Amino acid sequence: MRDQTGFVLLPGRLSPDEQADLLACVLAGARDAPFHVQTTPGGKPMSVETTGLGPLSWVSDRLGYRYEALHPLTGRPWPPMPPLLETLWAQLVDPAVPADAGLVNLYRPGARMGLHRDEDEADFTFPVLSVSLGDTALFRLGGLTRKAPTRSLRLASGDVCLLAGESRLAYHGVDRVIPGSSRLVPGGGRINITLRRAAPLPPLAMPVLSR
Ligand code: MD3
Ligand code: FE
Repeated sequence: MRDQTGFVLLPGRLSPDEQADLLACVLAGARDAPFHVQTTPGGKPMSVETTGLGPLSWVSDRLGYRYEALHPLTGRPWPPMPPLLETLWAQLVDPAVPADAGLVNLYRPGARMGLHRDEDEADFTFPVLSVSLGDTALFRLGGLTRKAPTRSLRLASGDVCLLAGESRLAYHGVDRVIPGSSRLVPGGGRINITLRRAAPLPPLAMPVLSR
């Protein structure tokens, strides 16, 4: 179901088997590219732990927010994008232009994410695709300004949401995660993976007429 703002929620889009397969890929990636706590440019530690998948991932430190090709602690490239996520992006977003960034957020008990906008990508015409695994989140979706009214939604394991159109630049956050609401993630908690197109598209080649 897509609303008037371009927000699409696909409850249970991933089967239990697909959720388990994807979780295994994420945890395998995290053995090489460990989850770590990032700090905001203001120096505050975030309550979520993050890692990445694919060519680029989002990093935050005293210098600011940006996309990087290397894990900030190991200096190695991010692990490959799991095939299941490549397929999901091709089916729901664009079969011709792959996602180049996979940001993985781990919510252990008590972690949350304050209201913010995703605006560090080069091209906002590409949607953001989000996949939830593990415990259910109470997710908050607002509008284009911080003051716009917000609604609260639940994101459960296997749910996929697509932030297209106007909703792409909407304020959003995670108020809390309900402990013990799923048994998927070892040790408990929630994992969210967002797929994005972070880098600009290369310019289209134009045939030269005068040759
Ligand atoms: C609405 N992650 O990583 S995913 C983030 O559950 C982030 O970890 C949250 O916000 C999480 O930046 C929410 C759903 C989501 C992702 C991107 C959006 C909702 C969005 C972009 C625009 C509007
Ligand atoms: Fe976000």
